Amino acid sequence: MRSTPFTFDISLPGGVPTVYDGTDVLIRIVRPLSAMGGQYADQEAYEALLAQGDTILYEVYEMRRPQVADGYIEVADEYIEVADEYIEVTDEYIEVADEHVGLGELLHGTSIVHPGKVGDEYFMTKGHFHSVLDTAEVYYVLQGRGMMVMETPEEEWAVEELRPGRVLYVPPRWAHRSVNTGQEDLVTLFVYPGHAGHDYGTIETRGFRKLVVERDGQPTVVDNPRWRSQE
Ligand code: S6P
Ligand code: ZN
Repeated sequence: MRSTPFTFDISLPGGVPTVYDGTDVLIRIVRPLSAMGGQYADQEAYEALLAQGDTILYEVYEMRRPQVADGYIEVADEYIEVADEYIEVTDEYIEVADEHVGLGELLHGTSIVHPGKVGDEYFMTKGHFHSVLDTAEVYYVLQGRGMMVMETPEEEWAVEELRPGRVLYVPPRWAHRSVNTGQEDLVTLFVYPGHAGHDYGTIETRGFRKLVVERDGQPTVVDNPRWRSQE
């Protein structure tokens, strides 16, 4: 893995990082509608939209700093673009050689959530806790409008508005989901610890406490009727 400083640019609009010279890995993850089964409140609207095609809801470009070291990365339930094809990676982890890999490294990249709705609920990311719960994340909004929906295992919740120029600090223990409430791509730059990992299962099972839906043309935070307490 390259250990000298490097730079890259993020092209806007769009949010795609420019390819830069070097051996670091720039990975593109795409999440199609089919990867979001059970996440949207309006199941009928979800099925109807899916019947029209497996549209891409969001994309992530990530500089996987620890990946190219001899450690593990979590790739469960991700669709990775390989030679113009999307492949679903089902293994929980790629080979582990050193469990401490990533400590001190910072994963970073751009998250691009496309505009749209499933029923009255905006396109959004799956959302996750970090597997190492005590790891934080910083987001910087580059383009678009949205909301970050967050909650802790202790069932606190918070929703923060996202708009260009805004920095959001997601403290340790807070699950986070980006929601695009605007008409264009919601592009954020994110940075988080290399050993954080992702726990998607908890959210897949419980959902988030809050949903962001359109009401009278406005993004509105409402209770998730299907949210399940951990108790
Ligand atoms: C990773 C960070 C973001 C998200 C991205 C997609 O810790 O929070 O890069 O991965 O916004 O969301 P998700 O929930 O599918 O990983
Ligand atoms: Zn995260």
